[in-house]
Amino acid sequence: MAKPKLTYLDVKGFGEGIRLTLYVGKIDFIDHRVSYEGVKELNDQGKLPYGQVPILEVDGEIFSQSVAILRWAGQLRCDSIEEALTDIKKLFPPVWYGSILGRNPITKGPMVPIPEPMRDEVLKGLNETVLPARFAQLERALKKSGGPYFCGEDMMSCDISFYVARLHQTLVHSWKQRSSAER
Ligand SMILES: N[C@@H](CCC(=O)N[C@@H](CS)C(=O)NCC(=O)O)C(=O)O
Repeated sequence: MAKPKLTYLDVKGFGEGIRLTLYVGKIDFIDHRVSYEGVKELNDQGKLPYGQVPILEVDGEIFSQSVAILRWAGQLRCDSIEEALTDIKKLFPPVWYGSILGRNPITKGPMVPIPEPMRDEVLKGLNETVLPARFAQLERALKKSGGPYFCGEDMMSCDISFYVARLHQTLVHSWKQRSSAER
């Protein structure tokens, strides 16, 4: 098998868990990092099946969807934790992009921008209610496993995904400080 090639942004976003899992698993791969402009170019070239990154190329075939790729890199036992984290991750893009529907898949502009006054309400709801409740569910699952990791004694991809989701939680806190150009 040729070296797998992971294409993703140079940020700790949805693709970060895959990168870390591949590094931790000592799997030799090409860590191809692109800009948002690069994402648009790949999309215009028809190389992104769902218009977004990460994508993984294995033996000439392109695969997308971060959790599917993570499963390939990690372990099926982690599925339920990964899916619970997917529910949490769905909450982040409107905050990152300042728009309800993220970036327009064709033009790449923001879709349905969130008006400034509503942003405080969204942040408060996320930080004070939704995220604490969601992470508490995962902490219960961790306790139930006997630890120190979600699947017991060995660190798996879901543990790394959990760490990355916590990083994203801190990004949500700094949302207000970021300019719209960065989103
Ligand atoms: N469900 C997809 C979502 C991928 C996604 O949201 N990718 C973002 C970066 S984290 C992206 O490509 N943003 C740029 C764009 O939409 O143009 C997955 O998990 O892979």
